[in-house]
Amino acid sequence: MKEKLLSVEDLTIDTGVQQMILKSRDEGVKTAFDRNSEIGARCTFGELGVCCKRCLAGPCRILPGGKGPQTGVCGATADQIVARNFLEMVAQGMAPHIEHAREVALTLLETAEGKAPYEIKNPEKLINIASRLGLTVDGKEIEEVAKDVALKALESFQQQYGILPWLEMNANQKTLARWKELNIIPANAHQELTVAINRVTMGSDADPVNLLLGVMRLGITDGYAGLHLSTDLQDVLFGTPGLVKSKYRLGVIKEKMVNISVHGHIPMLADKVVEWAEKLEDEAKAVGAEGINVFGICCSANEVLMRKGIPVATNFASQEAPILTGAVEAMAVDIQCVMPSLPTVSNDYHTEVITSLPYSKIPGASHIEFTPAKADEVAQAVVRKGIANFGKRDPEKMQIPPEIVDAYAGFSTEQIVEALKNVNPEDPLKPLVDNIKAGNILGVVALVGCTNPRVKQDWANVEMAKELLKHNVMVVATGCSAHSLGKFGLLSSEGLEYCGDGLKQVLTAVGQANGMEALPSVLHMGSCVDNSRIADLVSALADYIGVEAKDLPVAGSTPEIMNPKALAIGAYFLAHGVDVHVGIMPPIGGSELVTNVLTGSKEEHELTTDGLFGGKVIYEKDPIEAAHVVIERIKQKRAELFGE
Ligand code: XCC
Ligand code: SF4
Repeated sequence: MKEKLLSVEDLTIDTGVQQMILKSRDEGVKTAFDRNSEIGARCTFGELGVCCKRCLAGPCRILPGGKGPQTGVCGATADQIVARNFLEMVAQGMAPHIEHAREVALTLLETAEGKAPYEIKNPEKLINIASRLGLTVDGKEIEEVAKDVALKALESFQQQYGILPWLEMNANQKTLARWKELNIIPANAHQELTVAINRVTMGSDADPVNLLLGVMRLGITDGYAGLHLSTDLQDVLFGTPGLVKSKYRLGVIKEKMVNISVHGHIPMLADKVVEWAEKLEDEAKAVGAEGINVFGICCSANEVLMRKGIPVATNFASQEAPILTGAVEAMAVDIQCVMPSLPTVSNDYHTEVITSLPYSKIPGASHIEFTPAKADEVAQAVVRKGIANFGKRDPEKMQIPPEIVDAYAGFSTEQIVEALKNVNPEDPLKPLVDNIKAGNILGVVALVGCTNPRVKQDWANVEMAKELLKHNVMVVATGCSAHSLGKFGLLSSEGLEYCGDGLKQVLTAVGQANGMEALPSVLHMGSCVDNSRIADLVSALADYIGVEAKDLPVAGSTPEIMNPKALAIGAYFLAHGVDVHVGIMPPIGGSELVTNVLTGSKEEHELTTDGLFGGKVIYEKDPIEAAHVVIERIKQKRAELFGE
């Protein structure tokens, strides 16, 4: 087996992770990188999306290239099978976001009712949201307002007619009118999900184009009932992020401290673990540690990085690496992107993996059940388990890669506007828009999404960012993609060396107006649900110029996409007419029709998302090539907007 393994330089550009992969091989432990090699070439039918398992008459699969059967038993064609599979995959990507939102809404409700130990950290934002929702705020206690907002949010899950409240309060009127014409306005997130699953069942919706409109509808639902709702209510409960300085890479794990990792997505537990790690510091000292060090992985990391400056060890693909350092006492996980391999890997080390949700358990992990009401108890128990495990380290197995990189984060839309106010207090967006018009900033690209063991880790994300920066494209980032950039200095002014002159000038001028040497080369805007912040920024720019998002020289890019959640976010961008670059092709290649609708430009095909919405999917594996395709589209949009 060993000779088939790839060299670590081909697997990741993170040298610390390279060391940990070598260590895992020495110790006979398997990581995602080596499991990926073992899996080898992927099933062609699966990759093309032409395998249908919708009923027990199947599974049916269509042989590519016109040879062999071209329909399933029921007569379903490749176009129909691919479109149904894709809709289902996007629904699967949306469900986690709307569950996330629902749990945050319930936490706000319980907090307002005094049943959960959280505070309303940002009452101004709460009042602003309440007013925009049309709720009365005058003469009400803040808890009452919180309760009203939480109940209104929960309506997103039951209202039978009309329009999603978070969509109504945020959307651009022209965009909304277009969506109305296409009949893709969602009323309630749960209904959208059940309707989506209903329409893809055996013998239901068989019109590929109608199914793809369904994908857009899910994208809209994901963005407003999932992302926006989550971010808004999390800001209310945990505070709106502002500029923070932090650190990246495995070197954030501290040899002499009790190391506890938070991992997953929903910030309720992660935030409390950070709080209790501070409060229980003395107990750690009593067992001989210098203190307690909390660090993050994946989007839990983003939540506590953005608000509290907590350092980040790594992102999705290398989430097993911290365990391999032999210096992590506990890993508290909630849900999504948590590899079921973690307890298996930790069998050989002293790390205790702790699951926390009743619907997300892993054999071999400890389980402490989290509810918002029990948040303090659970977080204390997690921290105490970490402290208790400190003495169980095996010094022979300890190896912490020393590299550590400085990074800035916390760029919420509010923080960005604040920074711009220090340049132009009366009209903060003016300098940004002026620089876009003048071409000092060619456009804006949101670098989002994951890392994926199928792509050399961090490489595509980093190369894409550098190439864009070089051509004066402003880059904002979220998710694991932001972590990739953080690990390689792009979230600090160190990254300015990669920027073209125009962009460099702008970042330096705005930075200096804010008492910094310069802004970081890439602005970290948060977790994956915080793609709503990017949408807010884009909407603000569009409103300022008096156009729609689709008219702006902006795009999204997810070079190392892994989770279908990123497809749902992609559909959200697309519905707004924003191009989406993917570095890995979603399973649609088995249908020319579906591929054309999503990736064709309006000049090439009559019916495309480009024609209907103004944005398309760009598939390109090579990040440098991809950057250039995106730049060309940005130039096209500039030409139409500014008559260049
Ligand atoms: Fe998961 Fe959010 Fe992707 Fe990272 S970026 S692998 S979805 S943790 Ni969201
Ligand atoms: Fe086969 Fe049709 Fe059943 Fe799919 S729905 S498995 S194509 S019979």
